[in-house]
Amino acid sequence: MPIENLKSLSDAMFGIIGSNQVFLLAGHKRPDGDSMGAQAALAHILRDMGKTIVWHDLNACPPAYRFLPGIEADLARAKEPQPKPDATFLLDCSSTERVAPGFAPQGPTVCIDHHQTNQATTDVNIVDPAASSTGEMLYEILEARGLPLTEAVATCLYTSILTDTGSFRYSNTTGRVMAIAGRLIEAGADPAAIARACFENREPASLILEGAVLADLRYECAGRLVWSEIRLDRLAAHGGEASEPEDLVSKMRSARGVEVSILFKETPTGLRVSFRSKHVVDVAALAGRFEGGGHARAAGAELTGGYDDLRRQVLETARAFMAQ
Ligand SMILES: [Mn+2]
Repeated sequence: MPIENLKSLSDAMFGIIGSNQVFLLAGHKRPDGDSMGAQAALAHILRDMGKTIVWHDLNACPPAYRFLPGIEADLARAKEPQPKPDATFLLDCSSTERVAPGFAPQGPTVCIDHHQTNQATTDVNIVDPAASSTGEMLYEILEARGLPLTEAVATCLYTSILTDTGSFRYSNTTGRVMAIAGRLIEAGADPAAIARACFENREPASLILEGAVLADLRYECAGRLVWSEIRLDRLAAHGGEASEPEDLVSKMRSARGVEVSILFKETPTGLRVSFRSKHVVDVAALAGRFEGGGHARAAGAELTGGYDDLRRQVLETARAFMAQ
């Protein structure tokens, strides 16, 4: 792990753990496999140390990740009155503004994240843009600390790494990542069961929506840029939010010759846009033009205003990026 001061950061993190009892867990809004996996893993780690967990927004957990050990029980528990947290963990999240609404950090706050656009101003900020996932970072912290790797923690961390490496296909798939995945499997993570839960448990209507989005692909810039969109009426016609295909924008990048794919999702207040690039274009910088962020190959932004006007602005900026 390239974090030189990992030991002192980890000491500071465990200092906060040692001197507090109730921990608030938060990640970025619209959580993905890494965000959920890392939070669920940390929930087990803290509980195994006798601590209490309060999730900021567990109801936002997508159905695909409810198989993670402990999530269903915590969803049931979240309906009851919650104790007041006295410290906070922010995972896989580059700033407190990217957390779902209503987030109010309590007490000392620790951020563990791998986004290159991280701007967190927490008390302890552990950031490694070279890490494949927040799950990988948690593994390194556990190992350096000599903490046990339970089957539940291994399952959560494997899910983080599997999803954030695009099933071990992206450039963040290092030898170290594969070695860690091997250790997680030895500790009880079941790769086939986790892959089935993450990727083969979709809403049936979601595939029909995906077909409609793919039938509408528009290629530009001599086939190097491709984009499509999910308008609100189309989403409603195919089962609503629960059907929104996860990471369809990555599939859109798969055509030969495509460098950048863009998927626009209309929202009641404007749009969300997801960017992917295959090899060259830094889409985190592109998303940064719209106050978004992410990674060089995967980024996004959320904009407020008229849909058509926003879409036009984003496409114009993207075309200019392609010309650089
Ligand atoms: Mn991540």
